[in-house]
Amino acid sequence: TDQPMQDWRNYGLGQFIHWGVYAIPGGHWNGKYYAGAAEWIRSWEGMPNEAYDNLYKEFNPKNFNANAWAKQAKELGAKYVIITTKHHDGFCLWPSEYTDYTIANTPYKKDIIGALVEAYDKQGIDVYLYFSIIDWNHFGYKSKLVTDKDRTDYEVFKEFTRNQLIELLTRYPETKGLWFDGTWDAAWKEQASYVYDLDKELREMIPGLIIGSRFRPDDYGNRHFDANGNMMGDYEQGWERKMPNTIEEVHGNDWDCVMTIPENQWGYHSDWRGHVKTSNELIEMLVKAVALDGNFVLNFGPDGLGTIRKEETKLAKQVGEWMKVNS
Ligand code: JFZ
Repeated sequence: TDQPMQDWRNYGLGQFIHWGVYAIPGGHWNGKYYAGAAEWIRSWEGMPNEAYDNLYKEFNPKNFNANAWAKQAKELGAKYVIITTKHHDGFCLWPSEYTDYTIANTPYKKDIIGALVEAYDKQGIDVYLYFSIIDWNHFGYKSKLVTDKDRTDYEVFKEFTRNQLIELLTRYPETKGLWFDGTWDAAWKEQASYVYDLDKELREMIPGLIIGSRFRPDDYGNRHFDANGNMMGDYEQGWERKMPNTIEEVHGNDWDCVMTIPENQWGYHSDWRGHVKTSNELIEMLVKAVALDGNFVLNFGPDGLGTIRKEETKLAKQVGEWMKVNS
């Protein structure tokens, strides 16, 4: 029997957390507004890479309270949480021994992933780790393998990636699953066979570990099926800020939908523009996801001090009230 996936199917509602040093600039640099997703600000020409790569020296989230976050998630009615351990910028919220670019070298110093895993576990909320295959901070990471040197460097990066994943599952054996991101990256696609080996190795570390389809190389925004039409991964991870409308569209597969509250912001952006979803809209999406046999994952982007913004807190309360009555 596949008990972990049975549990997964019963979640319904999950919480996503995007948190990292991008929360410090909060979508601005030098007084200028960045219209892209706040967690992508390093890629903006309006902000020098060097400035971004030094932000961690200021990362000191004095308001961070893992237990308070977990309690809020419980009140929201979330049955699982997906936490960014490392986004595309490469900054690690755990004290990885494979790079210096981690929480250990910030003024805050303490292991944030460890604190969150413990707090959510205590609330009975299953923990999933988000991990980006893209790492702008590692010399070996290349989006394209053009020269022999690129290939050699990329071998180092693959080993680094493997070490970090093994490290995460070793440090946090409570982990229920992995939510990968960045596999649309062209270089990663070239390494498909390696990815499959890693998959087996990781599953052996935690029996029943759930791995979403995006672990497999894919085309950005496309769905993840092999040549025979079989889904790759334990569930389909392709629904990002969009939802299927009919059961036909999900082909009888398990799937999750990850959703932002504002239009395109995952990490903290101090200036949300455009439409901000209402609790009614979010509840409607949740109901639709569950009706179509999927899970709905609502994103939170805490600020640089570790505070969950009031708009998110309010919505969490409203959805939580509904969950209490109807779930
Ligand atoms: C990725 C990240 O780049 C983004 O910052 C955020 O973390 C989000 C959850 O994931 O963005 C994506 C990934 C996949 C698609 C679109 C945006 N997709 O498959 O359409």
